[in-house]
Amino acid sequence: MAINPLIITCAVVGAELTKEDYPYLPTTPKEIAESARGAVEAGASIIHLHVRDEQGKPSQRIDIFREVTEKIRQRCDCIIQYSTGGAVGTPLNERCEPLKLKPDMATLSMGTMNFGPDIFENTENTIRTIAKAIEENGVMPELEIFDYGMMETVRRFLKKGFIPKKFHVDFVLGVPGGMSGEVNNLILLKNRLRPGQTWTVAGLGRFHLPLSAHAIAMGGHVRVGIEDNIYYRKGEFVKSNAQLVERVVRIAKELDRPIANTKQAREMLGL
Ligand code: KMH
Ligand code: ZN
Repeated sequence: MAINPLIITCAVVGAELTKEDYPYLPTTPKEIAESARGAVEAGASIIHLHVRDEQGKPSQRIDIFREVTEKIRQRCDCIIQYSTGGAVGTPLNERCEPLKLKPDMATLSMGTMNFGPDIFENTENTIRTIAKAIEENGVMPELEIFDYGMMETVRRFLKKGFIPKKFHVDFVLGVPGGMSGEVNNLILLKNRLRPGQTWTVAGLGRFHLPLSAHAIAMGGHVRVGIEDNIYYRKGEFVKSNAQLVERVVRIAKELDRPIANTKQAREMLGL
């Protein structure tokens, strides 16, 4: 098998958690940047970024994205991927705002879904508007796939030219309202990809560990991070983003997958 180094993404904070849910949540620009540094030093090459405002609330404000990006860049070399998903209910224009800073990558969620008790709205107009803003700013999209039907949307939108031809794919499995994280689901989704398409899996909560291990064995890539999972194991909080990255690095080593550094990750993703 050709060497296929493992690209580890770390989703360091997310938009849905609060300090009440998880007391160690990084929220200030400095805390987020420090947590990203720890994750990169542990082996992550992509930082999936949400930011928080002065009250710790999720925000798509461009000034905060700028500040956090600068602080991360001062501390480490990594690919920075902005969220255009924001939090559930973030208005479309706000979701697109940070793209003006031309990050390396940005997410593009491929359909509307229930998100726990809320609705994560991604209508055809939403997807096309974000896709256009991504393309206009020369950013590499990562298509976020939460459910099987979203793969069909990818096919349809590709044919119609509604989304860029070049992208990375992230299967986000285990959101209540989306596809769950059984390994069979990952295989089903992976088999729907174009040959040679790069992909990552983000397993939420209890799916974090088994999906990471399977993706490593299947030649895919892995996303970990506090956005997706606040427990290291049942009943035990994760101490840091770095702790989750370190575990994936150990598993990958045992499975003979080398870890991609940032330069290799850029090459593999065509950045
Ligand atoms: N906060 C979720 C509703 C993304 O980053 O683009 C959406 C999300 C996806 O986190
Ligand atoms: Zn996110």
